[in-house]
Amino acid sequence: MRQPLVAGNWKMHGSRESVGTLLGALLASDIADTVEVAVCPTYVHLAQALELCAGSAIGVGAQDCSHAEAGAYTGEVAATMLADLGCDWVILGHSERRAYHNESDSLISAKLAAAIEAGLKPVLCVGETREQREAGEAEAVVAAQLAGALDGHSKLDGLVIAYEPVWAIGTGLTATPEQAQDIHAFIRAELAGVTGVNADATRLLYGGSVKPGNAGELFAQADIDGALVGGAALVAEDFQAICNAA
Ligand code: G2H
Repeated sequence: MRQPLVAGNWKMHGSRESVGTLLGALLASDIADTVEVAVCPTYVHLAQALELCAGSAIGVGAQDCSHAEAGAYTGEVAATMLADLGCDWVILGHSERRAYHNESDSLISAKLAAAIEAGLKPVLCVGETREQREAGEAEAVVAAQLAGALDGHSKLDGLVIAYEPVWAIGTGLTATPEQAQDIHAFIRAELAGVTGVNADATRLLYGGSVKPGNAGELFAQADIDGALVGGAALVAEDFQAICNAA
């Protein structure tokens, strides 16, 4: 059995005040202990989130890390620094980083290696654009992203994959449960061919406009093991409801 996981990707939102308020509400809320929960604030809010979540069941992660261990990389943060701070998780290869920062599969692969080496649990994001889906290329795109990021690694236990169709991110559009299930099943089949991955034990999250109103039907699908939640993760009662639907 795969334990459901719901992770909040807070993207570039928040202030010390709002982080305190949001985490205060989440920590006081009733979230079932059957679901694993994580929040991923900006780098500058990580220490505050870690302090507030210490001793609780809510894990904390970053939204990215550097591929490098240390050195002259202005503005970057090393995976070892995140681990040293106490982070559990790191999101890698989010489509916004692929689109706005030109992240390639080979760079994401190097970040994955750094994260694993540092002891962080990676959430690797994959997903196709609307044009690619309409051209019938969704599976080929996702397969290439998986191979590009995962090939050549030997220690991939605990890896989490988030399937986030780019056309459904922050748009209010959501893949139908059937569309999402089809590609999740495809991803699991692809993972079965990757050295170092136990495909049946790997948690596959869906991401893209997940809300309390659609979470239940997504989580009811056989190969959807939770969600990476953006906008709705910034509203405590919505995030709690999504967690409790998992
Ligand atoms: C997809 C998701 C979280 P949202 O990026 O990673 O964001 O739920 O706002 O579509």
